[in-house]
Amino acid sequence: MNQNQLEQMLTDACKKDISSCTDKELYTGLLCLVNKLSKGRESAQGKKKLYYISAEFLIGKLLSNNMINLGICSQVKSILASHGKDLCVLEELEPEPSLGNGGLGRLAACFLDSIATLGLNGDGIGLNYHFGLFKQLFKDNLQNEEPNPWMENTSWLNRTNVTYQIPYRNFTLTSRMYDIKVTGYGNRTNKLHLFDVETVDESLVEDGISFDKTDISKNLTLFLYPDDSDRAGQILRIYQQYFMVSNAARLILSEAAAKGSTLYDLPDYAVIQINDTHPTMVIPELIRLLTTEHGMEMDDAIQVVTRTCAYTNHTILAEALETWPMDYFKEAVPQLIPIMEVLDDKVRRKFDDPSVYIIDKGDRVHMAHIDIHYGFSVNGVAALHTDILKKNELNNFYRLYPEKFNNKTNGITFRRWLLHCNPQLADYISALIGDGFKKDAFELKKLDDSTFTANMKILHRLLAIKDSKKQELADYLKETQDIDIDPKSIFDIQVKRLHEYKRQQMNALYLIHKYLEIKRGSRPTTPITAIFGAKAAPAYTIAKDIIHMILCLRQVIDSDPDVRPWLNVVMVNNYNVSLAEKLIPACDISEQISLASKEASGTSNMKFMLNGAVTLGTDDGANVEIHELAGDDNIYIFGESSETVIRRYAEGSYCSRSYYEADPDLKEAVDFIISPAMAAAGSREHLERLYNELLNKDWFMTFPDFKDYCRTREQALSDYENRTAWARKMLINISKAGYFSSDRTIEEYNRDIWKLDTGLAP
Ligand code: Z15
Repeated sequence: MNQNQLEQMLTDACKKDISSCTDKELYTGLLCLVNKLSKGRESAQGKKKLYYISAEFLIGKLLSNNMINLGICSQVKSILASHGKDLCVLEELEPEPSLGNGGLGRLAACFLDSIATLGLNGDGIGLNYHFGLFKQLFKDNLQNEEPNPWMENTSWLNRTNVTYQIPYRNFTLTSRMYDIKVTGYGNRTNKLHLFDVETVDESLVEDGISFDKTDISKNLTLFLYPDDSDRAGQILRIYQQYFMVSNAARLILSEAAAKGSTLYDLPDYAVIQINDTHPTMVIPELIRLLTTEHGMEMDDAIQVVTRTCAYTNHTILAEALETWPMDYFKEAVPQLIPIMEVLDDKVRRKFDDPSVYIIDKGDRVHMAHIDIHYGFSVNGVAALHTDILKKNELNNFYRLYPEKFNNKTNGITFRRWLLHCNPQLADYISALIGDGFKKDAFELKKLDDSTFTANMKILHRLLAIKDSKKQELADYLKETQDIDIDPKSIFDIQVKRLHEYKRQQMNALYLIHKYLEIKRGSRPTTPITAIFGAKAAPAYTIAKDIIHMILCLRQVIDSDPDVRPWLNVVMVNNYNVSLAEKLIPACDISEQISLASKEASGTSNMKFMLNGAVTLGTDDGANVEIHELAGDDNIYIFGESSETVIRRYAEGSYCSRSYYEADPDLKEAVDFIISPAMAAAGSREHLERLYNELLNKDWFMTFPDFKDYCRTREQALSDYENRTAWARKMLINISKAGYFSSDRTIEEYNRDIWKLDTGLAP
C-alpha cells in the first residue's frame, strides 16, 4: 500500500481531514485503521492448535506495536508529521491494559507476538480484568493503590458471541468471550481470548482498591490478583481460576470437535500450555467435561488430557507454589473434588512417596503436582532454573519422570523491545548490518566483528544514541512526574516487582553507603542517577517498607546540596510496560541482583542487554546465560553462587547479624535506615520494621553479598569513564542478544512440546 492510499484510509477512519482532528480523534482513527488492516489477515490454520492459558497477559499499549507488525509504522509517522502531528503524543492517549503483574504476564505477551510472527496456530486464553493491576501512587513516601480503568468505548477488545454457563457450587455465571487481535510481524493475526462476566459491577470499588468480596457475580473480574509469586490469596482466586479454565476447556473441546475430533484424539487437535499453576484446574475440568458431558471413561479421559497438557514452572520460591485447602474447592467448585480424588488415588497406588501426592495429609491440594503427573511436559524458564528444578525442588518428580523435564530459556519480542522502544538504535543497526536481524535475531552476531567493535566512529555513534535516549527519558520524567535527572549522569536502573529476593534493599544499602562516602568528600567522576521502578503487592508489608526506605532516602539526598549534584536517587511512580519502554533504552547499568538461585529467569535483563546496557548482576536465572554469551569482560558479576546459597539454606545457620558486626561499612549503612535524617523524612514504624527484618533475618542474604556488590559496582562506575571501552561492551552485549529473542524460545517450544505445523515461513 502506498502512502497516499494509507492517508486516504486514515482520513476515512477519522471521518474528517487529518489536520482538523484532535489528538483523541486521531488516536481512535488509527485504532480503527489498524483493526481494519488486520482483518484482512487470517489466523494461522492447521489441524493442531496451541492454547496458551495464563492468568496474566501484560500486553502493554498496542497501537504502535500493531503498526510496526503491520509494516505501516514509518509511513503513518510521516503522514502524521506532514499534518503537524506526532505519534508519540497520540501514544500517550492510549490507556495501558495492566493485565499482568510482571515477568510472567509480560512473557505471555511476548510469546503471543512470536507465535503469530512464526505463523503458528495458537491463541491465548485469559481473563478480562476491568481494572487490571492497581495503579500506584506515592503519598508521604508510601505506596497507595487505586484502580486502573483501561477499557474505553473504542478499544482493542472485540465482543464475541461466544458465551458459556460456568457452574459453581450454588450458582451459575454466564461468561462472554472478548478477543484482542494479536498481529504478528509481517504475518498472520492470532487471538487473545479474554473471558468476562457481564454482571460485573465496577461501582463496587471504593476507597482505593477495596471492594465487597461477597457477590462473585459482581466482583469476579474486577481486579488481577496483585500478588506476584507469593502470598497467595483467597477464595476469590479459585473462582477466577476456575472461570478461566472452564471457559478454556469448553472452547478447546468445541473447536476440536468442530474440526472433526472424536475427543479421543484430542492431542492431535490441541495442546495446552499451562502458564504456572494458575490454570492447573484445566486438567480436572477437562476430565470432568469429557466424562460427564462427552461420555468418556475416566481412564480414557485422564489419558487424553495427560497427552494434551504441558506445564511451565516459573519459580522455586516455596511460598509461590500454589497449594489450596480442600475446603476452598468444597465451597467454590465441589464438582472437581471427585476428579481430584481419583487423580490423587492413582498417584498413591503407583508411588509410595507422600512428597509427590496431590492431596497432602493436611488436606491441601498441590497444584504443581497435578500438572507434573497429568501433563506430558514440565519446563523451567532458564538453564540454571531447570537444573535446580531437576536437582532440588522437583527432584522427586524428576526421578519419576525424567523424560518430561526440559528447559526453555525465556525470550523477549524484539519488535516491542527494540524496534518500537528504540527505533534510533534499530535503524543504526540496520545501517550497519542490514534489516535481516528483524526476522532473524541471530543476525545481530554480525555486529561482533572488529570492523564494528574497533571502529571509533561507530562506538561514538552508539554512545550518541544512548545519550539521546537518556535525554528523552529526562524530558519525559520531568514532564509527567516532575522528576529532575541529569542526562549527563550515569543511569543505573533497577525496575521489576518489589520483592525481597530481587533485593532492591541491597541496592538501597549501596546508595546509602555511597551517599555517606560522598558526604565525606569522595565524589564520583561522573554523577550517578539511580532509578528504581517497582510495585509492591498491597499486602506485602516488607516490600512496602522497602519502597518507603527508598523514597525517604531520595528525599534525604535530594535536600542535601553537598551530595545531590553527585548522586540522585529516583523512584518512578507506577512502573509499567509503557515506562519500561522509556527507561530501558536509556539505561547504562542494568541491576539484576537477585539472590543466586531465586530468580527463575528474569526478562528485563534481556531487554536491557538488547538496548546496550551493561549488566551488574549475580549468576542467577538467565543472567548465567547472558554472562556466558557476553563474556567476563562485558558484564559485572558478583556474589555467592547458587550452590553456596542452596547449601547455606540447607545448613540453616545463616546469621545476618554476624556480617553486620564484622563489616563497618555495612553496619553504617544499615544503621542509617533508622537515623534521625531518615525518620524525619518518613515513618519510624516502617523504617524500624525493615531495620529489624534485615538485622534479625535477612532471609534473602543481602549481607553476605554486600561487600562484593559494592566493589563490583564501583568497578563498573570507573570502567564507564573509558567511554569507547564502555561502548565496545555495549556493542558486544547487543551483538549477543539474539539468543534472547522470543522467536527462538517459541521455536523451541514448538519443536519439543507443541509440534504444530509451521505455517508460513518466518
Ligand atoms: C512471575 O512474574 C514470575 C514467576 C512466578 O511464579 C509468578 Cl507467580 C510471577 C516470573 C519470575 O519471577 C521471573 O524470574 C521469570 O523471568 C518470569 O516469571 C517469566 O518466566
